[in-house]
Amino acid sequence: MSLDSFNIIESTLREGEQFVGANFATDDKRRIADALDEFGVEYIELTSPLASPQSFEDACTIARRGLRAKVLTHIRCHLDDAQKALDTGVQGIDLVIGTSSYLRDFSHGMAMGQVIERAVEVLAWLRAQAPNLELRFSTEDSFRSEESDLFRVYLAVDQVGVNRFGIADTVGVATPLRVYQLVSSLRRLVKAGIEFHGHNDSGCAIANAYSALEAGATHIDTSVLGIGERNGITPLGGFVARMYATNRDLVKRKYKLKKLRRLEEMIANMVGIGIPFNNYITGVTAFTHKAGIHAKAILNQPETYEILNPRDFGLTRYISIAHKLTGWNAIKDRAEQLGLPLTDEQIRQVTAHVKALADQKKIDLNDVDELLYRWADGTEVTSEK
Ligand code: HCA
Ligand code: CU
Repeated sequence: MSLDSFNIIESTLREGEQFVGANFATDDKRRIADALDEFGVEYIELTSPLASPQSFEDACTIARRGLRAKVLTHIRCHLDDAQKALDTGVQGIDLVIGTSSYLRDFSHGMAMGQVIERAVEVLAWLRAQAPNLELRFSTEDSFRSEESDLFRVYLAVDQVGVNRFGIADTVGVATPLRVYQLVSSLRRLVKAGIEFHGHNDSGCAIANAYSALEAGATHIDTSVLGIGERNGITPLGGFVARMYATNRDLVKRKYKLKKLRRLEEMIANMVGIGIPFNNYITGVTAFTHKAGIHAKAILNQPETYEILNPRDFGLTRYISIAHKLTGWNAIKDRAEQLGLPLTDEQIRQVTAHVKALADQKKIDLNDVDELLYRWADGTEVTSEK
């Protein structure tokens, strides 16, 4: 079952380098690779060694770093690229070639027959050079390619013996159902692993990755905070949240979840962005509860409104009480935090005052606390006499 045995191919150092704000120096790359390795991802994918001389050097450095994660690089289907990738000493190579008519007409200019010939030629050469190398073959823009073309090339490549096939939603057009259908069809045809790489242009990247696993995919590409071309790909944190919601024990065993926030902060700083308020797990509001009805249930049993336990991620929940939707259970909890011995009747009075005040202006916790203290020391009761 793929949902119980999936692998993350972490591509912050490849797809993530294609994010407009990214310009990782060698030392940044070392820090990112180490942090990803500590987090526990199974694979780390690196930019093509042909991108620049330093990219080649950095790939060699990270490949030799003795990480627990397998180190991969990513290349086009060219013999020159393949040779250079081998020279880096990585444990696996991800090859990609465009199969949609857009890419055939406006990018590499090859017809489908040539695409197949080229893929087989390069993969067979690599296989002969390095029989133990992990080889992956992927079709760029899979969801705007003809399905018959995809299967022709996959079957031809399968003869060479690749470890994994890649399905790439390059433009973020796919939906969970389409991903499910395509991955299922490929699952029936080949024994090798299946990797899904999904862009997030229309907001489906996490759902699509999940759907791929449900259909039998074995590997999912992510990047920290989802950084990549345009608005990026499946974010590591969001994918982890999704998988945790399905199989908490497995995800807690596989990954050091408490390291997620630091990892995201490091990447956010390096590429000059903030962490969105509504980010999965680490956004400032991810564990904030507001409505009185929610607050009451959360205080009794957090799982009533939480599928993720913030403590597993080294975080805490926050119950917002200074507003007109507040409830007396939350106000009572605050009084207890402050050590104020108020009766339930008094708490109800304070709650009514909080609501009345919030109808007039935006209030904060200090306003609530002030009311609670007034009731506790009797000033309010006196003034009412
Ligand atoms: C890109 C290519 C790619 C490759 C994915 C893969 C894509 O945009 O540079 O190798 O499977 O999205 O198609 O990232
Ligand atoms: Cu991509």
